[in-house]
Amino acid sequence: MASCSPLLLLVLCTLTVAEAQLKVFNMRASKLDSNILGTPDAYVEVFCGSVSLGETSVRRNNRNPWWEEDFTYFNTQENDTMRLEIHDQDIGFDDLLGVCQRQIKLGTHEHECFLEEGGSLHYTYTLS
Ligand SMILES: [Ca+2]
Repeated sequence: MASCSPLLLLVLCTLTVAEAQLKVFNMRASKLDSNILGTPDAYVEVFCGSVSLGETSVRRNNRNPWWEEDFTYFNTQENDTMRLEIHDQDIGFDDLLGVCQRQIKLGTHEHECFLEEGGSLHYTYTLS
């Protein structure tokens, strides 16, 4: 019977922790704040939990940028925390324009998040 237990454990784990797939897409920002350093050169870094899923390209000198990239993560589950960090690329170090964070739910959801440094970020995600 001992040889059966790993399989049993696998079945139990599969039943109790239903893994899901997260896809983040359709990211666009509006009315980003200009400062003394000029119009933002914005990009977004996407996280699920503590894992970085990557970052978008930089949209130079654009207060209303959009990004065509999407990000997919296969090893997640409902109620995990997704975080989008929007940065302004600068010489030296990049400024953080704002953070959007939420617990993910099954289905497709569209959100607008207001950024600390002004403006907002729209995004859509699907958890399936
Ligand atoms: Ca800049």
